[in-house]
Amino acid sequence: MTNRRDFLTQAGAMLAARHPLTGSVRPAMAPARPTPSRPQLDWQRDELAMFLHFGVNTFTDREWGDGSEDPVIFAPRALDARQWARSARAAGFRTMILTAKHHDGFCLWPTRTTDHSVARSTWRDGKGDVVRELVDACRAEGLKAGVYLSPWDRNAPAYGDSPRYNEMYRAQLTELLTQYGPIQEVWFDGANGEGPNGKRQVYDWPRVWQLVRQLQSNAVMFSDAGPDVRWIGNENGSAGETNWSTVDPAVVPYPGASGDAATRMLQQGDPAGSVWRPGETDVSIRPGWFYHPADDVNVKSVDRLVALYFSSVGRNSKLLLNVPPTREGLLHATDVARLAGMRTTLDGLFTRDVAAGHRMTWKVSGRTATGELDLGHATSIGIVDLAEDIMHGQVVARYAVEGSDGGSWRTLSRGTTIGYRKLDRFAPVTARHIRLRIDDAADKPRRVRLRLHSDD
Ligand code: FUL
Repeated sequence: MTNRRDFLTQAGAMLAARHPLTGSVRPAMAPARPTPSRPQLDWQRDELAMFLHFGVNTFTDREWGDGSEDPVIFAPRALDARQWARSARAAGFRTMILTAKHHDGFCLWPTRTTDHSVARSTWRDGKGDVVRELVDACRAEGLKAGVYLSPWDRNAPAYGDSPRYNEMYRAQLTELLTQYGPIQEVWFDGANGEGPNGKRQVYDWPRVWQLVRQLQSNAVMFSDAGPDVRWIGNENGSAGETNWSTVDPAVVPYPGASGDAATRMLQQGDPAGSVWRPGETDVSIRPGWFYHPADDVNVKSVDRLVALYFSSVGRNSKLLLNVPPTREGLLHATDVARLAGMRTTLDGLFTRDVAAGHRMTWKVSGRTATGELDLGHATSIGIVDLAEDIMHGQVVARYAVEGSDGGSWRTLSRGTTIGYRKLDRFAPVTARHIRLRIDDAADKPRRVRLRLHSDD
């Protein structure tokens, strides 16, 4: 068995072998490197989004419904989307993404496309609309809203009758993207099954993507295959330690594509990739995606949540943390307390940048560069926070951060990609002089932003 670290090292070596980063192998007239669109840039800078899995599964204690659930079971007694939004905002989240429809096909808004929706429940006398309450709460708290609309629908009779279901799916998307104001992110899961006719549904992704572009041009679309942001390849909160925001789209051409090459592409991206498609790291605060009372004792600890921030945002990704509402329709007090704890810890860690006010020199030589700064006196350092100016793309392929007190240089941290943000955390060391070495890059390296924190 290869452990994960070995796998990543091997995968990194394979990528490097396929796409050497030295100038000699690049064509003389290399095309400009990909850069993010404005919505992709905004999406990444938000760093934290909250995922909310909520629906009939919340009431059946299941993770996947089969579509036969009676809508009357959807009966949250105290649903309060403002409570979700307040908790999210207080913890530093910028977006909330709701499962408007999960695989069971139950719609959390009163859709015209099916009876299988909140309109058939007793919640708010069948006049409720969870999507509306979500977007209203987001607006009130200054958050952005997103929707998850499962393509796999285990309730729709048309599922498996491909053209007919594709029309229904597009009609559902149209409702969600025209009735609720700006939607920041549209989340497409890759699950794909057979319909009641025994046939496998064939999704029409090009038309789906085109529809979203047409209706919400500022929204980013998430799926394994983007087109704007990609799945990071696992659900345990860990982006590749090497993580390029560029990919080769041919390797993951549609949501649900599998295999080693696809997984590697999702986890690590590709330095020679032709499109900008940064990775989103989705993980749940609980063992499951939906709320289960038995999991109240298994909510991730504050330390675990902080570690997730480092292994996602701190690896050039974005963290989409799932916090599932309870049967009451509220975020559980334990989850809310953990989120607040995460925020307090992160704020504490990043309060004081000991490099602030100390100008770093910057010398470039081909595809390498060196930056140096003098902190003025021996200073304790436990976190290195690096950033490329991704408006101009991502190029750094290997770097090291070193410290000295006037004598020889000692390595504080080293890594491969940087991108939007790279966080390295280590047992605190004391140093006065700091050197950042870019040892390899896909193009001439621009000045890298360096922050330093003590981690005490
Ligand atoms: C998966 C789904 O099958 C899970 O239920 C969950 O929604 C997760 C985020 O995506 O593919």
